[in-house]
Amino acid sequence: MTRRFTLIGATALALLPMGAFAQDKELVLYCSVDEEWCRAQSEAFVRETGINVLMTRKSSGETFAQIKAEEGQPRGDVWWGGTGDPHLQAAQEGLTEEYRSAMLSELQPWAVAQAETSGYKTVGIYAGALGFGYNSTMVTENPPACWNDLLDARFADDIQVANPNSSGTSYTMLATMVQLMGEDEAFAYLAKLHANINQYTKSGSAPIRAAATGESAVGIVFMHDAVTQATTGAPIVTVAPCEGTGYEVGSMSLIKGGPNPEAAKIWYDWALSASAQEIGATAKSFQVPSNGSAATPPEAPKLADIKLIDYDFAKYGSSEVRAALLARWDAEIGALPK
Ligand code: S7P
Repeated sequence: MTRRFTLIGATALALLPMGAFAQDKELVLYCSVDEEWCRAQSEAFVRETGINVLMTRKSSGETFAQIKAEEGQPRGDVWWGGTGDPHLQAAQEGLTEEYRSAMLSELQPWAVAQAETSGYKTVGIYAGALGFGYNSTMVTENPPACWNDLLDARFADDIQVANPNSSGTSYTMLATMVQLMGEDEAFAYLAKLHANINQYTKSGSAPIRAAATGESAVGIVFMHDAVTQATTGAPIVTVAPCEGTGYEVGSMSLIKGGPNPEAAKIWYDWALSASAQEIGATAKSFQVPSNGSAATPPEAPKLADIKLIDYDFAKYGSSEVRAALLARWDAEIGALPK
């Protein structure tokens, strides 16, 4: 299998002394946030430690599948970013290592809860709420405010969302609907919504990029991903659905048996620091950071103002429930004709 790593090397960058203490000179990073943030984060780590980063960016579900496929012969050291559910599944399936970072004491309770749920095999690094965004030059009347509004026939073939097998964003939507409505009602909703879906994308944030360019009227995404488009000047309005919505605890895990365990722990501790968590906003990623001393970007949707469900991370991040919901989605939604 060919792999497309981006090498972010120390040779072109100034080295600071911290790297001198690491034996590992390289780190293989599986990154599941937006590409721009993956690069900015990797470059900062190289600058601060002198450890080269081989970074590959993939969506959350895809990264989970890759780590599972590499079980016993792991190629990666750290899985950084992406929705928490597949990180919890990886923990349950023994694909990731327990690690109690000294930095845990600096984190918000929801980030520590994620660590506790997994037996310290993953940890929260940011949070963000699910919602949708619409293009205000395409939707000029009766703007959608609720999940139910997205079923309106005027949106036929004009909504995008990702495929929940590859995308953590879309799995968060699936699990959110099940928690809001009950499982059968959620699948009935998704089957109706299918009439309005023009494409199930691989990546979770692709639908809002399509809405930003006018390729599609509505994108179902994390609200912070809609804000990113709006801040770059696209005519995107961000919506927190009126019925309530789910949220993610974006997570980080050490891959069991990875080739560079020392560098992996250096990344892990560093990535939990306030200064490392403030890099996201510089790359136009507006999640809420998990380090209590990190500045929350002013652009970040205010979680306290959003009607959030009490998302059951332990249940919807378990192997049994995630696998069953994805299988049902494939059978009842993915298989529907277009
Ligand atoms: O873009 C940032 C973000 O929304 O991407 C992550 C997401 O899981 C990766 O995309 P996929 O939906 O394609 O898996 C989120 O964790 C993060 O907030």
